[in-house]
This record gives sequence, C-alpha cells and structure tokens, in this order.
Amino acid sequence: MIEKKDIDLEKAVLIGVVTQNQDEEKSKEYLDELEFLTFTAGGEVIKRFTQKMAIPNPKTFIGTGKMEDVRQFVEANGIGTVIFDDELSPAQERNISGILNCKILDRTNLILDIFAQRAQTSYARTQVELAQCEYLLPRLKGMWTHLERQKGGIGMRGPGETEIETDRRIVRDKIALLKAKIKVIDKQQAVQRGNRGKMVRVALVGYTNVGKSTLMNVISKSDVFAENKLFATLDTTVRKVVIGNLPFLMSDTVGFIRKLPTQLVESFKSTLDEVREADLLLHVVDISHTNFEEHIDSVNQILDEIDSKDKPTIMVFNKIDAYEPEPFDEEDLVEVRTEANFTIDEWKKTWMSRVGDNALFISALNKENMDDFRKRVYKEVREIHVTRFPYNHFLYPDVEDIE
Ligand SMILES: Nc1nc2c(ncn2[C@@H]2O[C@H](COP(=O)(O)OP(=O)(O)OP(=O)(O)O)[C@@H](O)[C@H]2O)c(=O)[nH]1
Ligand SMILES: [Mg+2]
Repeated sequence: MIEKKDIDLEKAVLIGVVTQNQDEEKSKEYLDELEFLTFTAGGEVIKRFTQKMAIPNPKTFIGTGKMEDVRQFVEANGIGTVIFDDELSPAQERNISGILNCKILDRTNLILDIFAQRAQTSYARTQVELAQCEYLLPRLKGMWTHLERQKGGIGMRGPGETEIETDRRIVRDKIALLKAKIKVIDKQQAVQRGNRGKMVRVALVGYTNVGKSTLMNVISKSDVFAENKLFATLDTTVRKVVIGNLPFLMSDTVGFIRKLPTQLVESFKSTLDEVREADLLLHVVDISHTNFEEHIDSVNQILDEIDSKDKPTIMVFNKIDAYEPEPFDEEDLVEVRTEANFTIDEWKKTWMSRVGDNALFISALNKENMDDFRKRVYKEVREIHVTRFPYNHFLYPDVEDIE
C-alpha cells in the first residue's frame, strides 16, 4: 500500500459553527476531530472557518458573507475540498455547490470515504457500499426535485429527470443487491458464531483510536493492524485467549465516533453482531484525550442503538502513560481548577468511583497494569464460564491464585 506521506495531500478547508448548544471550546474540539478525520482520509487542512450563529443556515450552513470569504480563499489558495462539520441537507449541498467551485464534503461523507478506503474484506466493502448508496439515494431525489422546479409544469419532463430517474433506479437496484449479498455472508457468519459453542465471548468496544487493537494484540499475542489514525479496524477479529487455563473468545471490532452516520450503523449491524452477542464488554477509553467523557457518551449511545447497553461491562481506561493533567497554578487567584487539572487519582474519586472495581487503568502500549487487567477479566469470565460448564469450575483456580 502507498504510504500517505508519499503522495500529495489534498488541500482542504474546514467549516464549523459556534451555536447556542455548541460553544467555542466544543466547536474547536469538534473541528480538531474533523481535522484528524481529514488527515486520515488523505487531506491536509489549510484553514478553518467558523461562524457564530443561533442555528446553522438552512440554505448554505453558514451565512452569505462568510461563504463569500470562503469562496475567495478557496480560489486564491487552490483548495480542492471544503469540509463541513455536520451532515449537510441535500438542499444545502446543492446551494453550496452553486457557490464554491470545488469538492464539497460533510462529516458523514468524510467518514463514509474513510470507511471505503479502509475496507479490506469484501464483506466490509459491501457494507460500506451499502451505506454509501443509502446516503446517495435521497440526494439524487433532491437533484431530481431541483430540476423539476427549474423546468416546472406537468408533462415537461426533460431528459435530465429521466436520467436521474434511471440513476435512482440503478442505486435502488444496487441497494437490493448489496443487501442480498450481506444476507448470504450473515448466514455464513451466524453459522460460524454458532460453531463456537458455549465459550464465553468478550468484545472490545470503544471510540475510534483508543487502543482496542493494541490491547487485543497484547492480550492475545495476535497481530491486528493498529495505527494512529481513525478507523484502523473495520472488520471484526476474533481470537482465543487463555488466562490461567481458562479459554474464552475476544473480539476486536470497528471503533465508534460522535455522529457515526446512521447509514453506517445500519449497514454495519452484522459486524456489530459480535458486540450484540458478547457476554462481556470491555469499554476501552483513551483517558489522555481531552474529550474522553464525551467519547464515553457517544459509545454508550451507539451501544444503546444496537441493544447492548445493559451488558456486563468493564471500563478500561487506556493510555495512562500519555495522560497529563493541565498544570494548575495554586497561587492564581482568578483561574478555577477544572477537570482538565485532575490527576488520575482525582479522577478515580469522581463518577468513576461508582464504577467501582469495574474500572481499570492501563497502558496497552507500555503494558502497564496488565496483571490487574488479566485478573479482572479472568474473574468476570470465570463467573460466566462456570454457569455454562458447571462441572468444570474446579479446573479454574480463584483469581488470587492465577499467576
Ligand atoms: N500512549 C499510548 N498510546 C497507545 C496506547 N494504546 C494504543 N496507543 C496508540 O493509539 C493508536 C491507536 O491504537 P489502535 O489500537 O489502532 O486503536 P483502535 O481503538 O483499535 O482504533 P480503531 O481501530 O481505529 O478504532 C496507536 O497509535 C497506538 O499505538 C497506550 O496505552 N498509550
Ligand atoms: Mg482497531
């Protein structure tokens, strides 16, 4: 595969808004994430534009004046892509393409694009393609009504509409075909999962780039692709892991993100079956990320969407090696100490204390606290295991006795 740094990065501009329920700080954090997404997709962010407004402009997302600034900047700097930090409606997309003479992407688009780039197996490719078609379909419809309005009148259907009608039919047929293809693979996979018998199944879940695959590699001595980009993993990998003689299955799967396009959640339903059918979830969190609490919320929201919110869960706070509280000057009379200044020990006394011994603090990279991790997982898996194999419990020592 070609390394990203060897090819020319596409020049991009980001556009976000500061609204009532999204203050400047949040807006900056979201744009930081959008920039990381852009980089992952192969782009380089040259400039960010933000605008304060009550709600995004329904016609052009940002105001006309601001859009003119963007247009001039795009022209003057040879920008190839403008990326909006939200999903644009078909109408917004159309209006904006009338103004800017370059590629226009929204957040959903960008995520779909990354998924498309990253899909390795034909299964993942099929699921991504389905999501792309689902995203495209209403937009074709938008184009169609747009033309209809332009030409106007009954019986005035020009060749343009016919073409788009045909396009829509092609996309619909394609969707049907992809769904049928997925169904066949699903059946095969369901059989495979069925063959795994009563083994306890543990699934790693979490926001993208938190270190799930790294942890999987450490714990199962496997070789799952991990890298510092978003959505390194799209397919699910299942490995047999043995702790203190006790065998169980561990799966590593696609990471989640804020506003994960619904089309993707929908079409990745089958990949997420591994999570849905797991006995125990390990919710991995990157504690070194400033937004980690919001990440937890996003993950819980998606778990809820796939009916997996109430499963037994252990919270695994990873990357403790990289965690650095912002320095706080005790002498400073103006500044107030905030969460950003907490040490990990202080964090443990917050809501995290309610999670009790269901919270673990590790560094998968430096293999710190991996003994705690193994023991905690062993204890939990053993409890589930002995309910399934009641005559075997003597085979597995108490957690205190495993090495
Ligand atoms: N500092 C630090 N970095 C880590 C740790 N664990 C993982 N990383 C790094 O974080 C990045 C992402 O790791 P992955 O294991 O690919 O993360 P993931 O959760 O599988 O990500 P996706 O598959 O993209 O959802 C890599 O660059 C890892 O080296 C850790 O404990 N400390
Ligand atoms: Mg991964």
